[in-house]
Amino acid sequence: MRLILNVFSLFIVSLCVACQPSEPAAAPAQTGEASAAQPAAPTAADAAAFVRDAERRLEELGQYSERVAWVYSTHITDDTALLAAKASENMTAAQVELAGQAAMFSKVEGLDADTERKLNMLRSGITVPAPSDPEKIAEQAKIGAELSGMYGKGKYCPSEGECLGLSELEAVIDNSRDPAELLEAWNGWRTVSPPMKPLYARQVELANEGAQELGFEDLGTMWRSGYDMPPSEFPGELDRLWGQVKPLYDALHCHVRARLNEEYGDEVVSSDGLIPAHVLGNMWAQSWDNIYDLVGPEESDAGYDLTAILNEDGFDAVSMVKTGEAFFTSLGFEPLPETFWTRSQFVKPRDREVVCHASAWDVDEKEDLRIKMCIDVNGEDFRTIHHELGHNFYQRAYNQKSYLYRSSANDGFHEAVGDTLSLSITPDYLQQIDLLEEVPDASGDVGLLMKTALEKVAFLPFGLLVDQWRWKVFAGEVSPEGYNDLWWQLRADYQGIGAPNERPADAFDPGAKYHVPGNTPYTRYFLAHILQFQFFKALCDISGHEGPVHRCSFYGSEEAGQRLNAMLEMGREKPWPDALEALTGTREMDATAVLDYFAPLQEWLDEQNASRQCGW
Ligand code: X8Z
Ligand code: ZN
Repeated sequence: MRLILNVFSLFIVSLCVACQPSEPAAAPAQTGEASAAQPAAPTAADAAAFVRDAERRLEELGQYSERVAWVYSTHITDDTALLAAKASENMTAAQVELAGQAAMFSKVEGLDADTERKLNMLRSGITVPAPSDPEKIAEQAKIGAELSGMYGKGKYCPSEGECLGLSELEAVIDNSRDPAELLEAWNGWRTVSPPMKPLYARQVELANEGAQELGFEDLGTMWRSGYDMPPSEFPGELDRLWGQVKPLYDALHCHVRARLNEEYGDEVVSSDGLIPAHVLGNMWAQSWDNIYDLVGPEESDAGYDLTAILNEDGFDAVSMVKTGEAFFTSLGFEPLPETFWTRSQFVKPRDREVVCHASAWDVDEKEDLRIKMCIDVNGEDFRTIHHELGHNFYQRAYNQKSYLYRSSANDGFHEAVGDTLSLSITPDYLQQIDLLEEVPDASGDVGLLMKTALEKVAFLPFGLLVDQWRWKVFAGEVSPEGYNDLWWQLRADYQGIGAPNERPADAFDPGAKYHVPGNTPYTRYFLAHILQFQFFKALCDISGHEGPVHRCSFYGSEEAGQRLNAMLEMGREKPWPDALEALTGTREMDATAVLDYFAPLQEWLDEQNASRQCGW
């Protein structure tokens, strides 16, 4: 199963009796006396047999559609789009049929715990459902493939014959300091998404209809039911975690805004309002580490530049991935299979359209692991490689489980594993693998922490708001005419970020973010940005690290590897608190580990901000 593109895949959710939705409309009647005209009421044994069959059928269909999806994402043409839509249609049809039947079987008395858990997963685990009408399933599948192709092929053409794709436009946003150039690249990429809007609106309509057939209020409720708790309680859990980290984010925002104001002047960045989205060094203003040189502490040098090191040492895409793999094998994990190296896409092909957004694949759900990336030799892609490999090693750890349990404890866990290893890319680690001669002393720590905070802390409100937007869209709280305003309202509320210029009437800025046309739920990344600090702290303790946690690397610790593996190999079999406990000893998601990690930076930021007017 692929991690990231969800057009075809199940997102697997877990059992929660309290979060059972109301009566599924698609469920056939199931009580009453057996008679010649009416089959006998199903038994617990029938339900268990149904689940076994469903797993077999989905596994077969899933492997086929994964292969088609791989070909589509790595060779986007009209033909492959059609094939991808067809495979997706078959998969969705089976999922919808099985979900309806699962709803029926879930009411049978005397079910064993596994069958009950799996029935619930079958019923609520379709990322983009459709109503059971075959025509609507086909329409939904076609829209899904079309949207993903529009993003993958998207180009901004400033003049006749001159077209720029996302990678080229990102290169400007990531590196330029010229506000006019930045603004053009920012607006340029957003010319790709307006045509997506009507398709997206129709997709929402169809998906909601599908969710309602299965007894959910809307698709948002269905998405929120994957967390071993009632879906109505999940937003409160997110608010609690956001409340823990918000003061740290606010302090970072205040400092970054002040520095950008100094750099660009009041005309571009005001000293007391929203930060315009084009000057933060990232196309979506989701992570800000590319502007470290503008906002980092003058007195505390981070001490090294990973991009420069990789280039000076002659790294290429494959050797970067090999280095990532070596981190995992140092913990005791088996090396990746030979086919990983021959079947993955590491660099952007020059001769065809592909979806460059990084993803990890497990095509046969056993050993056929792959990543699909367009790797450039820089620190950001080096970290993303670890992120993707985290998915692959998780996938392999649970590959002995039955089909529905081949997933992570909750979706945030899958996104957190590789990042946990990335947090271990410290100066000590780089010295250990001969990439850095001298480890900078502790006077550079605020710089190091700032660099990580620009990547991780800056991300937190963005990680939250993408699905806050989608949940409102799914709930019908906003019509397509209001999609874009709601997006900027949430950007302002959560991130303190604004559009750099007025948005055109047909703008559909959420569509310029991969996960919206790609239909990948996004709350997983918010959770992952909390969980990875919990995992990291636990693994550092297990490896015997002493001293400040941000200086820890658990590279080479087999004890850490064993504990990590103990969690990974559980897959989705148990509720996520069990998996969290297996690694960290706690059953709660908790941002204290984030706050502890960044405590020295928080102190420094508070000093810097003492005489500044913070907030927006
Ligand atoms: O999409 C991803 C990964 C693939 S699962 C590269 N990420 C989010 C994003 O790029 O928006 C990782 C961080 C957040
Ligand atoms: Zn990921």
